[in-house]
Amino acid sequence: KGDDEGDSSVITETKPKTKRPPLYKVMLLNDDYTPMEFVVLVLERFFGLNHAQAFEIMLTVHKKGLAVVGVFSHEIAETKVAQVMDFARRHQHPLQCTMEKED
Ligand code: TYC
Repeated sequence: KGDDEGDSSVITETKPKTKRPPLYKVMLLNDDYTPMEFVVLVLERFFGLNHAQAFEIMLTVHKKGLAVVGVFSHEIAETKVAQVMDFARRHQHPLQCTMEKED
């Protein structure tokens, strides 16, 4: 009997799959108008960074155009983006914050 007759020759291995939720990078984008101190305040207030860390990341965004400021679950990332966008809008600054799925 050939291998194609009957399922006794078909072995299906199942790898135990542990589901990890995808993570999302939250990024700040540079612009020409938002004051540096405001960006530092945003990073301290919404991302729990100390002043030195916040200043460093602000400078990275200023020089490189954007930077990842944190990695979170989808729900937390959405909340961070909404908080930053709302805070910037209320202060009439054009600061942009976005999220992107991590590879
Ligand atoms: N480029 C801004 C300035 O010179 C500062 C800035 C930094 C703006 C980071 C946005 O995400 C930003 N005032």
